[in-house]
Amino acid sequence: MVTGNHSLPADAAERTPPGQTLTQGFPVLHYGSVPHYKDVAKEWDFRIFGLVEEEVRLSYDEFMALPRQEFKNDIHCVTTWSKLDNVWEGVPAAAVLNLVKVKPEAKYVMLHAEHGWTTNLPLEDFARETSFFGLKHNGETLTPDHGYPVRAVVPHLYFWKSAKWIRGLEFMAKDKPGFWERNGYHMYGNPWKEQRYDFD
Ligand SMILES: Nc1nc2c(c(=O)[nH]1)N[C@H]1C(S)=C(S)[C@@H](COP(=O)(O)O)O[C@H]1N2
Ligand SMILES: [Mo]
Repeated sequence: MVTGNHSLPADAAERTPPGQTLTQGFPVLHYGSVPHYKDVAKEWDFRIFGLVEEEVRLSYDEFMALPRQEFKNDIHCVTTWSKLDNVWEGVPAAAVLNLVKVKPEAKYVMLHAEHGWTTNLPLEDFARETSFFGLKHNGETLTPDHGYPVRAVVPHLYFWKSAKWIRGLEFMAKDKPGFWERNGYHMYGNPWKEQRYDFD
């Protein structure tokens, strides 16, 4: 559903998945508390592990030195809000995937965030050109609420797959439910098919 608003793009309706309503704001949604860092360069690191030839640990400075590019996308939250035309600065998923030799049996990834929060998705979805590690949104460094210092962004799936405060990437042979998926959310979460909950 799209309610009348002249600041919307002409193709807003066809870009809005079924059952979604557009918002101009940027709602904050998560389980648990927002992490705050006193010295982010010392407290934050990024681990790549699971089915890889050799695990990699990136320091904050090493992660920040990875190549960045601009991304533009629409995001769709399972709680029915969508937000069009987000502009991000981020590290393409491929730039991180290329840092390891992934074993051939790896077919899924688990995104690991602060406080043990997780979400799962197929490796081929995470490896898409549209998936990335977001650092800035609409020109501003991510706020703590929206995932500072780094969040995943996988815009073709419902936004709960876009882990805020991401700290690691685990390669797996089989699909395994993450935090919301264990609590009834869909294992895949395609917004165009309304894969909201596991019984959908
Ligand atoms: N670490 C973490 N990431 C998370 C969540 C969470 O609870 N913890 N919630 C997800 C959900 S359900 C949504 S809709 C989006 C919301 O992102 P936003 O608060 O930036 O809008 O973050 C996702 N990423
Ligand atoms: Mo969500």
